Amino acid sequence: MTTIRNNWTRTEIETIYNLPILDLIFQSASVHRTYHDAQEVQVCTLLSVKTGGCPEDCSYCPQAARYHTDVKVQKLMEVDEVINAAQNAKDSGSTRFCMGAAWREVRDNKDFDKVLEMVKGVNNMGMEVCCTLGMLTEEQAQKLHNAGLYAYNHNLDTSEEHYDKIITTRTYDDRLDTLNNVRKAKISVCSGGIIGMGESHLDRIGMLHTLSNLEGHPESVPVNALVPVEGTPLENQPRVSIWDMIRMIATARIIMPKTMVRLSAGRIKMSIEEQALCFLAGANSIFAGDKLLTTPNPEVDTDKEMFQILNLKPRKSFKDSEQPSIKFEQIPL
Ligand code: SAM
Ligand code: DTB
Ligand code: SF4
Repeated sequence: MTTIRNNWTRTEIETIYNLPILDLIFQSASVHRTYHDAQEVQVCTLLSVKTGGCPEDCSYCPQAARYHTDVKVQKLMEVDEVINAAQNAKDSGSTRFCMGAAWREVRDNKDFDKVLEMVKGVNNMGMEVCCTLGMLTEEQAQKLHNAGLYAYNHNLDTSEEHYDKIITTRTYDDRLDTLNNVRKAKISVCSGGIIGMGESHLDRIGMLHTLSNLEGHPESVPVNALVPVEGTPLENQPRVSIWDMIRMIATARIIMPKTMVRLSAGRIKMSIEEQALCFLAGANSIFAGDKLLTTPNPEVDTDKEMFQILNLKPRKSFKDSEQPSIKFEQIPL
């Protein structure tokens, strides 16, 4: 078994990323099968609990207030609406429920209290509950943990060098600070990025280098292909090549063997054959449901068919957790 390392050099990662594609897939598939059940793919569901009107300027994002997109601003949803959506997700086979809010950062106000209630409710249902709410302080992370939050998603998105070409309203260090606060609160870390934003291969390698050199690897790394949205500065970006998606997934799998690598945004444009190569290369999770946060995703029936054809089985919740689902018994709503 290869050891888990967090001292990868950029050159080593570059060498892996640039292997001939079939050698790369063979290597990453081998690592994947050493550490994971290769038939198992976790099905997760996303819900945008507060949509649009965000003050940040992330060039890819349809929810930034400054770009004119079709996204309608929606205030924070009610707790019972969210619980209903989580129940539907659970009933259709999801074991992780991720709530997203178009916030720059969490504020200590009534809305945050409501999110804490949502977290308690979803956790009580026995699902892994994840949030992505923007920047967090250590205290806010602790409150989320106490409410039963299992994971926090906060993407690095790209390399440190490319960052200010995509976002100017916050820094890479802001992002790393939040990830640190999440770690300190003992919440599992979900952090990855987007390809297809005009970055170079070295930028992608740089992002993987930062992620794989964090003190503990993120338990979860989403790999998104940009979904170009009309009205955003990146609306005319060409579709990213499937081979680049596979290279990202395979390299992430080799350098972070235990991590859940999530085939995230962009599946709507991928065939079952293309997705099969992503799973072979080490992706072991998808987002299901006909919408991601605001953009389209494959139909549930199409994914069911894919699972059948590829002989995949949905992964149970809390599989790798040291404290499997015990906490949710204890938190009264
Ligand atoms: N506001 C919070 C934040 O930025 O952390 C949480 C929500 S934000 C929409 C979550 C992630 O979605 C972003 O970090 C980005 O990686 C991804 N994302 C947003 N728009 C996307 C797009 N058009 N294509 C692919 N991924 C996208
Ligand atoms: C992640 O990396 N991808 C998901 C999840 N984390 C929150 C979000 C993708 C959003 C795609 C654009 C949209 O639907 O608004
Ligand atoms: Fe706001 Fe998050 Fe979209 Fe950036 S990615 S504009 S922070 S919702």
